[in-house]
Amino acid sequence: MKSEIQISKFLSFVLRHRPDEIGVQLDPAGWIDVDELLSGCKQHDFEISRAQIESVVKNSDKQRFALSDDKKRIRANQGHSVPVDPGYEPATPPAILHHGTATRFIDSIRATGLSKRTRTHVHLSSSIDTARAVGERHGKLALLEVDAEGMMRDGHIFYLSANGVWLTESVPWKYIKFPT
Ligand code: HQG
Repeated sequence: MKSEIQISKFLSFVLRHRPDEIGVQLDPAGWIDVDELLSGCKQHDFEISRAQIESVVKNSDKQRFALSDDKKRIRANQGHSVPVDPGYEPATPPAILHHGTATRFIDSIRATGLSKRTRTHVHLSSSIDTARAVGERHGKLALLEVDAEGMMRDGHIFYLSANGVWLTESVPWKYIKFPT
């Protein structure tokens, strides 16, 4: 029996990065029919049930996924590397946002700012704890503070995903406070 963490990781992989890996396609807003997803999973040796998907969506600690109102479709709320447009609305962030990364990236970030790398946006958090956990996944933690207020003032656009992650195109180095 697969754990919810295993299923969540698999769904993140398929719905954010590699739908082709199980032979399915996302629509332009990132949605896929749950039935199609289930049959793709089954054909690729990862058989799960609709009830398991619904339970993972409900219990996801970061609310990573959304079901459509009729529960027929599912998508990831953020984190994509495939080019989808979930219809993020511009929003005003708190004055300071946080980004957790690894110390080995700092020289490069000092030189070029934060870039989106493989994803569609740079991911920022209003919570230091979340930023810390994200950074620790990459190695020795470096916590960066982003002057979101200054960026807004200078015309940068921020979006808030359905699960509360702040997204933007890039963060030039002058808005970043590095750890001393
Ligand atoms: C770094 C989690 C060198 C960046 C979280 C990061 C998030 C640079 C890494 C979501 C750089 C990319 C995303 C530059 C950025 N030079 N390194 N110029 N600019 N980087 O995984 O933000 O738990 O693509 O600092 O909650 O770590 O998966 O992004 O270390 O929302 O649901 O390049 O993942 O959500 O790494 O994480 P990632 P991220 P989940």
